Amino acid sequence: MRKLALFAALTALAIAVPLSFGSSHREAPLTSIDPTGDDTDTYAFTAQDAPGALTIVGNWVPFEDPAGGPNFYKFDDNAHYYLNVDNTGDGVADVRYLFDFDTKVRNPNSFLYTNGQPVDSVDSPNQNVVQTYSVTRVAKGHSQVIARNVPTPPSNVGPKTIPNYDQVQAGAIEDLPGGGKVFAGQREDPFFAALGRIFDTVNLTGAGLGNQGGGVDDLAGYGVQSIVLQIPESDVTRDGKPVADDKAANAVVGVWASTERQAISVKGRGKGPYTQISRLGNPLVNEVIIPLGQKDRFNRTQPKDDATNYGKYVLEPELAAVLNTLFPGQVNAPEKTRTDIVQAVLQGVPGLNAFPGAAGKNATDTLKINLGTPPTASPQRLGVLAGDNAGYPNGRRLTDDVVDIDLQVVAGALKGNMVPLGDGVNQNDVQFLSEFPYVAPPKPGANPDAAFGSQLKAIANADGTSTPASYSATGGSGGGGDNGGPDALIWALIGAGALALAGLGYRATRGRGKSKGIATT
Ligand SMILES: [Ca+2]
Ligand SMILES: [Ca+2]
Ligand SMILES: [Ca+2]
Repeated sequence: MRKLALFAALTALAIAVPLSFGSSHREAPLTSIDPTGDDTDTYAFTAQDAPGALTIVGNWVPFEDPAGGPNFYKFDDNAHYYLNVDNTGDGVADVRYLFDFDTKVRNPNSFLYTNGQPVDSVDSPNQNVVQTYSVTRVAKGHSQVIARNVPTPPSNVGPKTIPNYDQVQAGAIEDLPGGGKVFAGQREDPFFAALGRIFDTVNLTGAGLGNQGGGVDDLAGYGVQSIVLQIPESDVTRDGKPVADDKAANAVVGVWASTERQAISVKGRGKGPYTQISRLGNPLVNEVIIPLGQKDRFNRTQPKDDATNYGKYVLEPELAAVLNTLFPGQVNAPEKTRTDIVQAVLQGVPGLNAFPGAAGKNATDTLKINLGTPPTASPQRLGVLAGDNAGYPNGRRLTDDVVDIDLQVVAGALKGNMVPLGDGVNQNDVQFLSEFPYVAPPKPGANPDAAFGSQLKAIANADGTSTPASYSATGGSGGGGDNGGPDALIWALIGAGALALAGLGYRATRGRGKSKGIATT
């Protein structure tokens, strides 16, 4: 039974691979020109410090450069942001949480983000731009506002404006009346991937074809707008009761995020009924599985219709054929009848995270999580593929390496074709928090540790120290310019070393891959 579950889980992973490359940053033509409506990642997990609760993280607005002033990042007042939960398995939301934002500018005659005085709390009168929000729970046709006028923290402008950002953002954590917590605001993007290489026609060779590190996290240092919601299980289960254990009939729920906008836009304002413009369940489904001509449609349609609308793209994922073409003789991914992927990603693994009974056959792109699965003390980044059943595709934790998981699943891991695919990036660039809201605070816009352009802020650790090593391989030549002296030499050496290591890693991995299969951990 355990083995069956693992196999199923692996299958799911395969599906997820094509989906999860960039997770869902700029994945469709329309959302790529509408960043505030673009959901980038969805996570659903049971937190170590919150058993008995479902924790959901929904992220929007990809590639926020923390230095992007004077109009820093926020949610769009004109959009409706949703976190959706299906507790019956039909792909129709049974419980929805609507997040509706409202921005006030205290002094419209100033261009500044503040009045020039430091901001020391989320309620500081020194802020010039303040965004608040309400949370509305919608279930069984009934809407109830469960929080209103909740403050978001300001964007992390820099230490002169906000000397103690941790303190300020902590004030934005709001307790909910029925139990649970909510937070909305800028965070460091928890998604990690060698995006540049992946979308350079899956140019994984420089990082080693395997999953042994050496890749560059191209999202490092960028921010996103996060909504983090933690609610008692009984708020989302089908019978309104807590989950007794992982065999309970109410244990599985499916989670996804979505964005809605009004149908007509006039001078920045909406008009008419709201319509869905984006949605996100499993990572990388729309990004990698759905073809370009269908991506905007995917964002408009509902999970309940996924099997009819998009089943064929999962059964014959383009990525499998692409991998076979790009890495001849090394991947050998099955290209047709990928029911393993359908089950793992869209149906859930029987005995693990599939809905009980006939509903377990429904193929819907929701992030299915068994709320009765206890969290793992030491999570494995490859989740179920590595024998850690509390990780992806049984929900998704912040630490799950969905890129590697998806690549390996698409390659056929659930069918026994173990190939050590990966992008060489194994974890986020900064540590996650052990307590709510779990996602790390954003990097500061004015960063005294950044050597050059704003994108290089990623080199600064959470503690403010500078560690440029992993970044010199990205482009190298930026070392000239205004930062001469010892730094330039160090950067050059680091760059040369990284390139040499990358080459060695590639050769070593190729050698291993030819002789035998893969190590998946
Ligand atoms: Ca339902
Ligand atoms: Ca990150
Ligand atoms: Ca990875």
